[in-house]
Amino acid sequence: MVPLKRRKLTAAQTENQDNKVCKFPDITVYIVERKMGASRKAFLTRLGRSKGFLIEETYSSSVTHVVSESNTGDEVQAWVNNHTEGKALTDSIHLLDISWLTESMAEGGPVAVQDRHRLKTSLKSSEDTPSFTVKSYACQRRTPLKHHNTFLTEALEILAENAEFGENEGRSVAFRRSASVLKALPYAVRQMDDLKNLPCLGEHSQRVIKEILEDGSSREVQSTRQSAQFQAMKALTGVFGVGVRSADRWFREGLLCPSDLIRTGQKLNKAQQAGVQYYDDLNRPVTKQEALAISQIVERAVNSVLPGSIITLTGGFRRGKEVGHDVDFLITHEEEGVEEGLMPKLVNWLDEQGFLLYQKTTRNSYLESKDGPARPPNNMDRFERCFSIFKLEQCSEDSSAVLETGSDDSGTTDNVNGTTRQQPGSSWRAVRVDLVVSPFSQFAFATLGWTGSKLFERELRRWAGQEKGMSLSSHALYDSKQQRYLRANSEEEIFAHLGLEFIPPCERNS
Ligand code: 8GT
Ligand code: MN
Repeated sequence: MVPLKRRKLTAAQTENQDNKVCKFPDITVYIVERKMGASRKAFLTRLGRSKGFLIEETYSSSVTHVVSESNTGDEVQAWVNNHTEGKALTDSIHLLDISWLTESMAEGGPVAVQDRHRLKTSLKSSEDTPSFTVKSYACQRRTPLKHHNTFLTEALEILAENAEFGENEGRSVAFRRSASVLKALPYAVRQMDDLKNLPCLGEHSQRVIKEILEDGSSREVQSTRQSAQFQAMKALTGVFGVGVRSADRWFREGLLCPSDLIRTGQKLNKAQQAGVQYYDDLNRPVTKQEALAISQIVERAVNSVLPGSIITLTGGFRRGKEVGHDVDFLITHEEEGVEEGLMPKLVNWLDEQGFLLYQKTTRNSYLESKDGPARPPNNMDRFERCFSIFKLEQCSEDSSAVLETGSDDSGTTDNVNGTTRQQPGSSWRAVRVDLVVSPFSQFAFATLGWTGSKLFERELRRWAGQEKGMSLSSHALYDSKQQRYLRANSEEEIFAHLGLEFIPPCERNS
């Protein structure tokens, strides 16, 4: 998440520099010159960009909103077909009247597309109807864990990660969205022709894919992967408690890895100290077996402090992943209100039993919030939440796994590189655990929000805002038209409110 200050800055740079840096990375606008004329198009383009909209000069499949003036829907559709050799999936892009853009600019951000903005069409979008279609929002698609295009998606995700390190959110989302489309394909992409009719593939992603298909790898991806900056940012943001900002500052000061933080005596907060101390363990994937072992501990703890509570394993494990970087739990109780005060008791219990190596609890803030329609900035929500590091005893099988991966000799505390490492053969490991407590009335929204994937969540919120004029968070769904919150007791009901087919958790791996 780019903080507001920085975002304003980058948005202001938009016009002169990379116009992919924008305030609304979810939207790519193309303005049709036909009937409007070049000078008005240039004027609207400048104005739109100055307001932070991403407006493309040339038409590509990354365009989401085609805007025109005094054209009929059929004329615009014919124009799009002409410029894409009939291959555009016009079902997945908005063909809009200029009023949508002018209203959006006046509002200072994209307004929800309404019927009056839409151009009516009667033509078919493409002559050769594709044998299947890929919908443009990730939340409209089923994305299984295992797919056919890993060699392409991994490459695109490296570029996405690198864009995150550079705090270029728009670029990062564009790469993640391209990767997500490839994950949803029922076939392996072998040639560029296989990408016909697919939404969300921007020019840059296509260039990378083309190079990989032709040469086996992409120079840009390779050089990114090997760059000192990327490696340092990866190592430093890999420390629990360290964000992109601090990592970047340290890298600029010449620090490359966690041990450099210790060596140069950097001031670290409590979380970061724990992050450095348990660095190796926390960067070793958590297995499903370990997640289940932690579930049992959490269940025992919760049931002894508030019997009858409901505990859900969320995050990647709920989506069927075999490994994760942490274990996420959502806790509630059918009797609304009794969950208040649960977290401190739970944390106490865990601490007393020696399960916690580190914990930081943040109180809920949904009660005092005056922010209106449940849309906190970023994806941070307002639940009472405990970021923790568990001490998990390992069975002998697991300790031998530690023995195999541990590359050091012996001793009890290994201070190689200045980080305390869990020793080979040690009987326990550190595991990141997130505990979240939700009131029962918000439980369905919290479950949906905490299941992920991150892109799936982002796309759900984009769908709600753009297509439905609604605002979705991990707490609630607000309908702007009806000016009221919509209730839901299950994820299925939320999908129904949003006019979406229900996608089960195991197919939300966008
Ligand atoms: P993992 O296997 O790497 O742990 O992958 P994950 O389980 O999918 O990701 P995560 O970082 O553990 O986050 C789990 C889900 O919780 C994500 O989909 C994220 O969008 C969602 N989430 C919320 N609220 C918040 C929040 O305040 N902070 C974070 N980090 N995630 C949140 O709904
Ligand atoms: Mn997780």
